[in-house]
Amino acid sequence: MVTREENGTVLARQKEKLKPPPMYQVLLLNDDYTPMEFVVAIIQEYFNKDRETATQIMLKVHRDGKGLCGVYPKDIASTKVELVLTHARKAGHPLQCVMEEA
Ligand code: TYC
Repeated sequence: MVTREENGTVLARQKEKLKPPPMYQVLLLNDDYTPMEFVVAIIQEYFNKDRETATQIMLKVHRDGKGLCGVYPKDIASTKVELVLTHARKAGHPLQCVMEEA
């Protein structure tokens, strides 16, 4: 039981403990087979980027091996990874998409 007097202290203690939910980076990984144009279209469709930004991200992945597409709460990041992988597999491409805690 929390008395009226303790109530302020309890609320303060709870508030101190509250951390914002962890965020997750969603990254694309390079491979030698997925067409550049397909990767650009994926970034536009699933990460809401314009064509120019999507092209820059794709080229960064192509050069550096990986590239950041967006940062999201866990459920959203995980859904995006699944949607990208499903789309890529249906199209017959080996594109890899992963999430990492930010
Ligand atoms: N390296 C691929 C090619 O030369 C292009 C590519 C870019 C593939 C980004 C995957 O996540 C990727 N066709």
